Amino acid sequence: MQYKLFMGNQAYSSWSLRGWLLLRPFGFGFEHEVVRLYSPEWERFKAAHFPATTVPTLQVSDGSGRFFIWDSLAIAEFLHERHPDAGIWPEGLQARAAARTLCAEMHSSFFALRSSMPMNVRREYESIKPDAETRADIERIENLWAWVKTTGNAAGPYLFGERLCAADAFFAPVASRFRTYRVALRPDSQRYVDALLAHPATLEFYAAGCRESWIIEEIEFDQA
Ligand SMILES: N[C@@H](CCC(=O)N[C@@H](CS)C(=O)NCC(=O)O)C(=O)O
Repeated sequence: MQYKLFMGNQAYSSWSLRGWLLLRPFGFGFEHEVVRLYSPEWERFKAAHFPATTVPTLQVSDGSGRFFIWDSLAIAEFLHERHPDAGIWPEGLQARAAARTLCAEMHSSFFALRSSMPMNVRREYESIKPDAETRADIERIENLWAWVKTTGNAAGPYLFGERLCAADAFFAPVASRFRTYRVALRPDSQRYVDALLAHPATLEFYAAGCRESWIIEEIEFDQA
């Protein structure tokens, strides 16, 4: 089977960073293509890859045809099913349940943080401070990260030990936001953010995002 990952602008697309980190660190061979969000090219992508309407979308092909997985949680589960020893989910039933729940909460929550502090790998802002709802999201995320470390899972820079897993992939865009908006964090949270942003696959994504010249003005707060 061959994989092709479709992503949005790497400067801005938080979900695409999740998709990238579900593949790149695990050594799966895959092609990738960046589709410029909300451009004519984006409309052509959706028309040609129905029913996908969002990125990341993973195209899976073999001799007999191709299909699409257009949701990051579904991509994680598909990759785990096909590559059960790759480490997409951590070792141990309880750790896997925790990791899956963390991903699900990330997938369905934190709307204040997501809307008021959009990902932008090219920028760092001094002046944008979290409002009360965003602060509550940040507090919850830090509490979750601290809780994982009390559950007896393996020690290491990532949530479940020495190796990055899907739960870390899901929180990497949060780490990126925390850096962009210079969010003051507890020391352990800051160490985790630094580890996520120093992962070679994250650095590769950032470098590609920094090379892009496409601008979405609504996300460039002081340039809009
Ligand atoms: N549930 C999806 C969400 C993906 C998503 O919303 N991606 C954004 C890019 S960051 C997107 O494709 N937006 C385009 C649109 O909503 O038209 C996932 O888990 O992957």
